[in-house]
This record gives sequence, structure tokens and C-alpha cells, in this order.
Amino acid sequence: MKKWVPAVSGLAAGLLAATVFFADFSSGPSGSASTDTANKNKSNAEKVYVPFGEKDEYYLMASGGHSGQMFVYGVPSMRKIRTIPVFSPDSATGYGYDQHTKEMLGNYTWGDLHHPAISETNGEYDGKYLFATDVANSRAAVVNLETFTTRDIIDVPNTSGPHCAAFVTENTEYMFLPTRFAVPIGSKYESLDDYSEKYRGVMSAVTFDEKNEKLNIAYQVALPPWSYDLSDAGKKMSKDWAVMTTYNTEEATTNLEINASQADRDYIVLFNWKELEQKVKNGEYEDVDGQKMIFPEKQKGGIYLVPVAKSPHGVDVTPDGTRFIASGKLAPAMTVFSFEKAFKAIENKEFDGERNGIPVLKYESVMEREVNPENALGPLHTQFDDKGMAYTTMFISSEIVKWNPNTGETLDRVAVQYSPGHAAAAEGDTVSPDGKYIVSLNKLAKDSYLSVGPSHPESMQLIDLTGDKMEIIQSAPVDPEPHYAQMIKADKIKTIPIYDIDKKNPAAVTKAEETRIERKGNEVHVYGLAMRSKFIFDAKAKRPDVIEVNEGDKVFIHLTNVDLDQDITHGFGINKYDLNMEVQPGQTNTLEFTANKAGTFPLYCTNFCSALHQEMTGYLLVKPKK
Ligand code: K7E
Ligand code: CUA
Repeated sequence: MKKWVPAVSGLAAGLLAATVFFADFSSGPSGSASTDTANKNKSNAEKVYVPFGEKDEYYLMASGGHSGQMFVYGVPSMRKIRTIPVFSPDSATGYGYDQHTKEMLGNYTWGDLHHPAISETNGEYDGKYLFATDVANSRAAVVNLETFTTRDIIDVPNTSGPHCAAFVTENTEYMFLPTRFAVPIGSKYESLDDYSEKYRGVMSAVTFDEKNEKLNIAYQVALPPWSYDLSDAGKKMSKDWAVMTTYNTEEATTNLEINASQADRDYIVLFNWKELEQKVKNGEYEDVDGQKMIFPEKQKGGIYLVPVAKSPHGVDVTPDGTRFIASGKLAPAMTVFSFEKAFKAIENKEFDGERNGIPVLKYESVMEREVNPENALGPLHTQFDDKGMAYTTMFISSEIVKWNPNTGETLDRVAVQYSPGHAAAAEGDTVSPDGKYIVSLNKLAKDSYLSVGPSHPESMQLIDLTGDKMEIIQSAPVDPEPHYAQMIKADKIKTIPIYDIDKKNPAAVTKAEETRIERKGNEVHVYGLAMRSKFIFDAKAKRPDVIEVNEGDKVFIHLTNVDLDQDITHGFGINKYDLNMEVQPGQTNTLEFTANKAGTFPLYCTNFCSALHQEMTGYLLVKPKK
């Protein structure tokens, strides 16, 4: 049974005046379901059942959207395993409170994380690092997958909202961070009347120094003042190239819903990052506030525009690297482009003029086919399986369509609940996807779960790809909206059981005898340790678990967890000082604060660690100024 209900929200609903095709999910495993359905559901239950003590086959690294965090799920159980704090503080782990994470976050308290990307070696996820960008405050971050902790965050200058990242090249040479919002270079004030002249859509090429776990901006490109939406790196034959979609090539400055959808075509930016890298080596760039900036109208070459149906959203490179597929958003079609054709067209200069000094390739010279499955509306993002077949999410018709990129033939469709954004296939962005599973990341779950009021959680639905037909076999709530996720084989992730006590960290203490409280003027350094079930700040003191300072002192509490047992993590919270941090086994962390409130402040371990966890307490005494 199908219901037709009018579109009430979502992408371009007003413009399309379309009706939304919602499948009916009311016949569930209970009630009036036939025996067949019941059996089928039983086998589906078995497919996702991971008995207690056994582990899932895949990790799903999902964006936490405007929570600023990342979520880790297990597949096929779809059990949520962990939240990784990235762009927002996290009370549970003290992320954003201790010295290192506080410095990384700067003064920002929220973030908007859309696209996690796992580091790659030879086009395969290598399970070492996870990258992400922040649309809210223009940052990029790297998470270490030995510890599932954020190691570095950088601000991306001249940019506002690097939405179209992070997608890494085959050997994690670069990730490209183009801006969503065009802004003046330097983000200074410029009148919107001068938008076309003064505003730019800057793209940053970011490298990762694995040894020091640092992100760096290698160079930037001052692209035209358009919005850059999604990108993907080439693979194999196209490995030196990357693609990204644009919209608002109209350069509208108000009412984008209408004004950015005027022209029939926008563009895909196709660029050769090896060539851009060479340009920088040759000194073909301008220095802009310390950034190496390529201006494509002056330092020509390496960048091309490919016309595409208006307001595209996703662009995805096939696993064999021969094609890139753009999804329509406002056009009901996926467009398949050929890298080989593009390379020939560039060689033969099959151009249709240029825009802002960037040559526009002839559409027919690069396009291979337009694919328009019947009644499918709102294609957004495409993933692939082990046979090279494509799976495109249809935002408006609420389904995933499986199709053959070599022929354009529609192979299968499955209704999802509802309005999928991205989908994430097993090893889906690599040169060799696994097939097996795809997860649909839905924007609207509409009453799938127990009601929690007017706002409902979104959902992720797990789809089995091994049968003749795609089949939804599990569903998990996710809150807030997930954008993208990547699914990696679990055995590729090599976590460490405990931290090595870091002898190079001058603040680390390993034994009670090394604990001490040192005063230098009005600076107080506490070198303490945490162990089951006490804090020792100064073993020689009358009360080793008490810190006494003067009002106005600058206090540094360095704490090492000397319990080198897996999973014995201690917390350190100070009442009413709004401070908390976590020290995992073997880890040393530092809290830095000014004791600006006089009084008596109990402190305690915030992580359950033993039967006497409740006794793991002490005091911070702040003596008032005379
Ligand atoms: Cu399509 Cu931000 Cu990748 Cu959400 S974006 S859907
Ligand atoms: Cu240490 Cu609880």
C-alpha cells in the first residue's frame, strides 16, 4: 500500500511543487502481518543480532551534525558505541575543559560536522585517522583512531563553512576544504553590492603531518564567489584529480532559494591537485596574510568547469575512478561524467568560453549519460558496491535507487523512512567497496520510535545488499541529524588498550613520591596522580588529597592516571568551578584555571572506577584575599 501525501518541508519543496511518495511501513512484524512477513522479519532479526560479548563486523563513523560531535555505531547491530567530541565541549569526558582540548576548541562552544573521512592508503581506508570539518565556525579536525580522540583542530582562514569536505585523496596527501559561503578574503567588511568583485569562494588544500598529528594549510585557491557543496577525490586513473559541485553561480546575494536557482546550469569544478601543487612549488601564487593563494584568473591552469544541471548537491567518483556522478537536487537526474572524456576535452581545448578566468568544458564533451529513474525525485548522494553498482539517495521520493552506472539501467529500489540525505556503504568510498551493507541516513523518522514530543529523532536504516532485492533489516535513532558516515571493516581499527605513561611529558608522575605542589609567585602547579580509589596531590602533606590556594592564584592541576588497567578511567570534577576532565589509564591531563572564587570546593572522581569510587574525593580550598 502506498500513500501520496503532499510535500510539507525539505529541499526545494516549494520550487518543485512535487508530491512526496511515502511508503507505508504500518505492517510491521506484529499485528496483521502474514506468516511470510513474520518469517522474513525473524531472519532479518537474526541478520542483525550480535550476541552479548560478540562484536560487530563494521564501525560506522557518523557525523553528529550540529551537535559538533561524531558518533560511532556498530554494524549490523546498529548499536551506538561512543560519542567522539570534536567541535563542541563534552561534559562527560571533560573535552574542552582540560588545557589541550580547551586550546583546540578556542572560544567556540558549538560546531556543525557533516562529513567524516577516514584516512586512506592506496585508496583503501587504513583505519588510522578520521577527518572532519565544521560548517559553523570554519574549522578542520583530525581524530586519532587508536584512542578515538581529537588530536588537532585548525581554523581555516578566508573561508566560511567548509561544508564540502573532508574527502581525502588516495594516500591522504590532501583534503580539500572549499567554502560554502563566499566571503571577502580576510573575512573583512565588504558591501554585498560589490559581491562579484570583492567576495571569493576560497578552497584550502590541507595536509596532515602524521608524526606530529598536525593539520596544515598547504595552499588556497581563490575560486569565484559561488557556494561549493560537495566534493570527492579521484581514484586510480583519476587519482591526481578532484571534483566539487557548485551552486549560486548566479552570484545572488539575497533570497537564494529563488535567486540561486535561475540559471539552467551550475558547474562541477574539476581540478588537478598535482598541477596546483606544482604551481605552488614554482612560486605561482600570491601571499595573502601568510597564505599561499592561487588566483585562477592570474595563475592559470589545472582548474576547469564542467556544466551540470542546476543546483547540484553530491558528486561521487566511482570506485574504479573512471567516472564522476553528480546528483540533481532540483533536476530529477543523476549525470554521469567520464574522466577520460574530460581529459581528452582538456587536451583538445573543447571549451565553451570561461568564467572568472576558468575554462568551461563543453557539456557534451564530458557528459556520458543522464540517468532518470521513473518517478525518482531529489537525488542527493551516491555510494557503490563491490560490483561497481551505484546507490543513490532520493530525498524527495524517500528511497534508495540501485542502478548501473555503465548502462543507466535501474536495478532495484527500496523505500526508506523518510527523506534520506547521504547513504554510507560498507567501505563505500574506497577503490574496493564491500557490497554487503548500506546505511540510509534519513532526515525524518516520523514516529518510528517512542514519542519524545514535537521533535523526533532522525534515523539510520541498515539495508542488506546480499540478496536479490535490497532489504531494510535494522534501524537506529540518531540525534541530531546525521549527514554523512563512513563504514569501515572493524579489524582495520587498531585501538590501544592503555596510554603509555608519557615520560616525555614533564607533568607526568608515576609514583606517589613524585607528587608535589609547587608555587611560583601566584602560579600553583599541582603534580598529582589518580589511582583506585584516591587522588594524591602531595604525598608528603598532612592531607594528600587537598589542594589549598589563594584567591586569584593561577592553578594548573596536572593529573596522571597510574592505573594501567584497561577501562579504569578516572574523572576529576571540581564543584561549582565548572571544571571536569577525564584521565584515561596512563594518561596525563592538565586543568588550568584561575581560583577567582574563594571558598571550600569539594572535588571528586566523575567516572566509576571501583567499589570505593564514591570515596575518591578531596577538597580545593581557596583562601580569600585579605
Ligand atoms: Cu547532503 Cu551537509 Cu553532505 Cu547533509 S549534506 S545530506
Ligand atoms: Cu576514580 Cu571513580
